[in-house]
This record gives sequence, C-alpha cells and structure tokens, in this order.
Amino acid sequence: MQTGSVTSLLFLVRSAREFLGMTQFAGPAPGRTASPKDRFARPLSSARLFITICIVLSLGGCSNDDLIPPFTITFSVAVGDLNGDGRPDIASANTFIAGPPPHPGHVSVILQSQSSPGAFGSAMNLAVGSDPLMVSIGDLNGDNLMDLVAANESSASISILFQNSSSHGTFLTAQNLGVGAHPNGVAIGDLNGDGHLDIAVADSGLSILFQNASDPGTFFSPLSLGVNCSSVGIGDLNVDGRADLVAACANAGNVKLFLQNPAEAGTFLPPQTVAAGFQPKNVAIADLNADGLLDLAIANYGTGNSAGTASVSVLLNSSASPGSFSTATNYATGDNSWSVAVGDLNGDGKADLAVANAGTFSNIAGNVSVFFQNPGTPGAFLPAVNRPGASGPTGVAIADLNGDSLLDIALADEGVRILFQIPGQPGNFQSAILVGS
Ligand SMILES: [Ca+2]
Ligand SMILES: [Ca+2]
Ligand SMILES: [Ca+2]
Ligand SMILES: [Ca+2]
Repeated sequence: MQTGSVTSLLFLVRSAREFLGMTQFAGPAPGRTASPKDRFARPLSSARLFITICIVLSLGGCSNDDLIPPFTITFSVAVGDLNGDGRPDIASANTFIAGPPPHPGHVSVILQSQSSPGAFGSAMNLAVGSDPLMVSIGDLNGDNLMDLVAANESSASISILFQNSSSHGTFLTAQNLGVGAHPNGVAIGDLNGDGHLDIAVADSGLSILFQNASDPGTFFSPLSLGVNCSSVGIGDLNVDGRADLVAACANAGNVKLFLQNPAEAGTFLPPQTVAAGFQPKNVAIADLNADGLLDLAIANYGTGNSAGTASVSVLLNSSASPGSFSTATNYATGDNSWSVAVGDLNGDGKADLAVANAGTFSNIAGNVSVFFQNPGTPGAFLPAVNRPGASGPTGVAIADLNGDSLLDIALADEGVRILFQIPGQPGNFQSAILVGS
C-alpha cells in the first residue's frame, strides 16, 4: 500500500469519526440533529471516499468492502519506563481497521534498548477493547512496575494491563472494566488520598474508578461526575494536598475544573467552567511559569476543516488564589489540534509546549507545533514553530528518549515517531523517525 493512500485513509477515518461525533467533537448545531450522511456529504465529493468511510463506520447502505485495505491507526502515545531498566519506553494506542466497527484495538509497547539508547525494539501488541483512543501509564497496583490503561471508545470500557512481575516489560492479559459511553481519555492519580492510584475517564459522564485499598489492583464500579468531556487530567490545583480534576470538553466548548471537596475525600465540589479556544480537546497540567502552582495548557481542536481556528490555550494559576485561573491566552497552532505536552524543549529552564495537529483536507500530513516560552515573560509563549507530520499527529509526549539529557518529542502519527533534539542546537529537532515497526 502506498504511503499516500494510508495517509489519506487515516485522515478520512479521523474526519469521519469527527463528523459522527465519535471522538467528542462538536455535534450538530444546537437544536438540530444532523444525520451522518448529511454530515458526510459536506466534505466528501467522491463516491469512493464516501463508500470507504461508509464501510469503516458501518453507516448502512454501504456496498463494496473491497475498497478498504486493512490498516492500523495510532491515536495516542505515552512515555514511561515500562521495564524498569531506567530508560523510558513508549506505549501507544492503536486500532486495526479492516471493516465496520467495532474495530479491534491494541496497545503497543515499544521498549528502548538498554545497550543502544535511542534505539527501540519492535512493538509488542497487547489486545485491549475496541477503538482505543488513549493510553496512560502508572503503577496502579503499587508493585513498582508500570502498568497501562487504555480508553476504548467504541466498547465503553477501559483496559488495564498489569505488568507481569515475573517478566519485566511484559504485561498480563487486559482486564476490561465498563465505564460510560465513548471514553476518549484516561488519567491516573490518587483521587481520594488513600495512597492507592485511581482512574479518571473522560467519557459521556466523566467516570471515576477508585482503587479498592483492601484488594490492590482492583477497582470499584465507576462513579460519574456528570460531564461529557474529551480528556481529563489530574493535579492539585489549589495546593491543599488533594488531587483535583481538569476536563477539556470539546462538545460543550469549555473546560471544567473539579476541586476535591476538603470535607470528604474523593468527592468533588461543583465544577468551575472556564473558557479556552474552539473545542477544547486535550489538557496538560504543569507549572508553566515556575511559580510552584500548576497551570493548564489546553489543545483546542478548532472548527473542523476551517483552517486557522485551532489553538493552544494557556491558563495560569493565580498565586493570590490558587485553584483559580487567568483568562485563557490562545496561541495559534496547526490545524485540528488533538493533544498537548509540556517540557523544556530548549534547555533554558522554562517549560515549553508541543501540540499535535491532525491537519485538514488541504494538509493531511498535519504537523506538530512547538511553542517556546518567552524568556522575558514567564508563562507567555512565542509563536509556534511548526514541523510536518507524516499522516496527521494526534498524540504527543515529551521525554528524553535517547539519554542525552535533551528532551525529545514522540508523536502518535501513523505509528510512533520520534523527533530527537539535536545536540548543540537547543530546541531544534531531527526529522521524525518511525520506531517500533
Ligand atoms: Ca525502559
Ligand atoms: Ca486512591
Ligand atoms: Ca486540591
Ligand atoms: Ca524552554
């Protein structure tokens, strides 16, 4: 299969999911219910493309399966030391598409070589639920071995992959736990302060799964916070020692902040709603201006195929009132921004941003936007430097992936691709290298 046709298919599938609202993008205008075919008719002029997407998404009335060569789409990437050898490794969330949904999903584990830093092994593919859109890494059961959690969009579940304690870097068969409809994102953190990590899922209701402290590695049934969002992050926003939640809610067009209720661990106060850009899709929580308080970076998808409407929002935590935030400052990204990561990408000691942009019909390769912090204004960022993607990056992570102490960028972009920082050229990167294939 030609790379170009793979690229086109990946783009079409992402676009189709968007038009169907399957990935939490804006639905039809308020008061109007568009049929899938109405919405498909908008961008697709070719009968072939229509039939291809028709089959991939099983809209009914499709006729010719031969139009789809099977392919894999990678939506998310995460970095962590998955075999405990001190070198960061990579996990990605992947969907294999050979026909109508649900599409079988897998998490790929891609281990960094111990002897050749920056070299990565072949992907180990681990079955999860259907259409996984995100994978997160954490030691869920407290055995000092990293585990994996995937959010399975079309099976309304998460999959937990515990690391095999007798064979580091390998994982046990997935345990699938039901959550709300259309889980898009998942985050790991201790949400009730009992020392056991819990799981938050951005689904139709924002589900929380508390770990059962008396049976580590097992989880109680999900509780719903009642907001439909596309990603969730965990951090202590108001410095009271209790973990809080931030959810980016593309459908609602806003961001919800849930501070933990100090009177009752594991419960949350009514959310504050804050504005970001168009269709806030993904959130990163980090101290951006080095004042010791956690700030927010929000990737805003934009308005679909309208170029120039995507952005990244920066909301700075208030030192006078921690847990409340500045009005968003929005910085233009590439098109259709899916996710954002934070790290010091040029070694000046100040946090920078990388945003994965899936692209548009006129730029189906997409790109990654790198924002260096303005050295003269803490928490402000310089205009983006955009680097081309392969077929539309949707996931991004920042880590030192070759042990040279310079941070690199990993992208979910038709597999996993790494942009290694060039030594001696702070903030400059090599062309992307595909790993795990
Ligand atoms: Ca490792
Ligand atoms: Ca807990
Ligand atoms: Ca807190
Ligand atoms: Ca920097």
